[in-house]
Amino acid sequence: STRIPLVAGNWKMNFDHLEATYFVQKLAWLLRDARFEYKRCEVALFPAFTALRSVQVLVESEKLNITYGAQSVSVTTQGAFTGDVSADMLTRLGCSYVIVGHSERRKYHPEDDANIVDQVRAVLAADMIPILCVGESYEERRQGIELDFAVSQVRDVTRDLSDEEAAKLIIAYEPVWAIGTGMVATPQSAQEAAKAIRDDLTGSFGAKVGNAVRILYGGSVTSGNAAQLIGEADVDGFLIGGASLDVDELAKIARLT
Ligand code: G2H
Repeated sequence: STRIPLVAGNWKMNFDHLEATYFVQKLAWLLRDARFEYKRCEVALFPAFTALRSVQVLVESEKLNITYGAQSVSVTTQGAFTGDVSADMLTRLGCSYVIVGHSERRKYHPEDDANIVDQVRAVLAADMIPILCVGESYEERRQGIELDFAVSQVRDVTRDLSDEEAAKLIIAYEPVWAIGTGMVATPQSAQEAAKAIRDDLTGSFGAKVGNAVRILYGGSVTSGNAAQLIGEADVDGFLIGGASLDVDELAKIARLT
């Protein structure tokens, strides 16, 4: 396919701005190192809000081949919303992406489908790309309805998007039982889910959109399982939590992707 693989490091609530600076400097050095034949994939980092400015300054001043984004966003544009950060504020920090609807946000914050739809719209309106997270819990997997579940999560959020908007999306398939547990999905089941999601997007928006959308796998990705997963036709990269906190490990995954 012509889709450029994406290795996305979701730092979650880790690393202050100084740790982030140190990490990015070392990552840039590792990715330039000839031993790492890094050329094919794109590497994106998702720091906490407090570290975004430091990452921006470093990436811009050193002209690093690294993109970045935020882990969530407000659905409103400005005003009396204490504690929120708007999409425009993120665009001005050079963010390319925003993670939307991560299972931890769905769990610890009141993020339902309606709110997630509004976040997707806010991100697109601010010229960034949403990385929409979906995935079944253990219960749905046990019942054997995991594919329908993930597909309908995507459908519920994308229902009212135009073809042009849908083509910009990135989907992260993250089975909840695989998140931070060390239990990674098999390459076959990651592929099965990615293909089911792509086929459904093709059904809703046409083949051009279905072919364009990058679908990532997330959940306990490491340098030990990345190569096999990326071998699958519809897996276009990774959303990586735990392993993205180790710079050598993240560089290794980038080399394999
Ligand atoms: C899923 C993933 C990153 P981890 O949350 O989004 O985390 O790689 O630690 O399972």
